[in-house]
Amino acid sequence: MTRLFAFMLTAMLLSSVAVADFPPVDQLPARPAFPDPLVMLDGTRVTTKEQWETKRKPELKALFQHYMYGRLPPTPRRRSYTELFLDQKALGGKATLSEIKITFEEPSLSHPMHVLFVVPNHVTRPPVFVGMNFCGNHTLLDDPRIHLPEVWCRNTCPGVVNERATDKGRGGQQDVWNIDLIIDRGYALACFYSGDVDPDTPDMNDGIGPAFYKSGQSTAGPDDVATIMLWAWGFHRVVDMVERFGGMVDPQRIAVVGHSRNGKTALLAGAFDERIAVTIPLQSGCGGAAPSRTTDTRAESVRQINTSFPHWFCGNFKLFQDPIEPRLNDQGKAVPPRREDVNRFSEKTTRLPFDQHCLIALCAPRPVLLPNAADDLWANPSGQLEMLKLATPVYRLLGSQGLADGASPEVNKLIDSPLGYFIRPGKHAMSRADWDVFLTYCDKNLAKK
Ligand code: GTR
Repeated sequence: MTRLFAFMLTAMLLSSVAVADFPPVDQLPARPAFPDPLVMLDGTRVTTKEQWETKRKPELKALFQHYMYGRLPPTPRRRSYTELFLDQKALGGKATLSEIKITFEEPSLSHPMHVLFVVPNHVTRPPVFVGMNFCGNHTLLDDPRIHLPEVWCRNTCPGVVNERATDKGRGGQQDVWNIDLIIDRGYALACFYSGDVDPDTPDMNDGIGPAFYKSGQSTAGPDDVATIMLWAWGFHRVVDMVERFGGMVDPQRIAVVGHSRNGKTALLAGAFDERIAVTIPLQSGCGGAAPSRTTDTRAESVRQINTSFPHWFCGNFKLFQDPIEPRLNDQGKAVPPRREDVNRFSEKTTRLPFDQHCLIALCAPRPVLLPNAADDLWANPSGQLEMLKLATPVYRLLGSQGLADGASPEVNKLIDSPLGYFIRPGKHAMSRADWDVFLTYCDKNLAKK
C-alpha cells in the first residue's frame, strides 16, 4: 500500500513537470523560422551549461510531451525478469543467447516485454545496441527457442497469418538485424518487439497506454501518452534490464537503434534518457529527425503523418495542421482528399514552439548519428542534415563539437563527428550496409572512456 502510494506520488510529480501550463495551440505565435534551441519560451537567452540543464532542457522536454508525443509514463517500481532460455554456445559458439521476459508488477501491467539478448563471447563487457523490431524477436534468428509474440502482428511481416505470428516467420528478418555482423564486431544486441508494448494499430487502448491516462479517463486526453512515446518507454525498460545484467555488457556504452517509425522512437528514447550513450535513428523522417516545418512536398508532412497514423502522436499535435477543404465530385458528393492535398504544408505547423533539432539537442552532448538513403526523400535526408546544423550550438555550449564544421554530405561517406550523418544509395530499409556504418560510427563514438 505504501509502495503504491509512493508510485502514485512519483507519477503525479512527474506529470506535473510535464503538464506545465502551456498556451492552447491557437494562442502560440506563428514562427516560420526554426526556433532557437537556446532561447526559452519566454524569450530568455540561454548562455550557460547550467541554464541549459536546469531550465531549457526541462522546458523542452515538457513542451515535446505536451504538444507532440504525450507524457512519458513513469518507471514501474517493481518489475521481474525471467530468463526463458540461455545458451552460452549459440551461433557456432561465438555468442551467448538468451530471451528475457520483463513483467511489470507495480503498477501491474497486462503487457510483458520479451527481450532477445545476444552477447559476443570473445569480448569482456562489450557495448550493446538496444533495438526495437517491427515483426517479433523470432524473426531475428531462425531458432525455435525464441518465443512467438502472442499479440497483434502486422500482416506484412514474415509468416504472419491473420495478424498472428507463426513459426514460418522464424529468421525472416535476419538480413535486417545482421546479428552475425554485430557479434563479429564485438557488440551485443538487446532487441524487443514494439507490439509487446503497444500494437501499431489506431486503437489507443490495446497497449499499456490506458494504465497511464489521467485518472478517470478511459480514452487518451490531448496530452496523454501516444504510441511513439509508449515505445520509447519500452526502450527505457530494456535499458533497465541491461543495467541489471550489467555484468555481461557495459551499461555505460548503450546505443539505441531503430528504423523509420522505430527510428523516431529511438531518437525520442535517447532524448529522454541520459543512460543512452549513442542514438541512431535510421531514416526516421517526419516526427523523428526531420523538420516539421518542411515545405518540400516530397517529404512527409505533419498533416500526412497524423492522417496516416493517428495513434503515433498525442491529440494536441493534431492541432498543428490546417483543415483540408472538402472536395466534391460533379454530382456534388464529397470525395476523399487527394494525397498531395493531405501532404501539403500547413501554416499552422509554424506554431510549434520547437522543431526536431530541439529533440536532437536534448541528447547533447551525447552522440547522435542520422543515417539516410538517397532515394528515401519521404524521410527528408537534407532536412535532417539541417536539424544537425541547428542542434550544434547546444552541443558546443556543452563542450562537444556537434556536427563538424563545413561537413557536406557525400554518398557513402560517413561524417563521424558527435553529430554524425550518412547517406547511402538506395531505398528506405535497414540493411547490412547500414549496420556496417552504425558499427564504424560506434567504434569511434561509443569507445571505452
Ligand atoms: C511510412 C511513414 C513514415 C515511416 C514509415 C515506416 O509510411 O509515412 O513516417 O515511419 O512508414 O515506419 O516505415
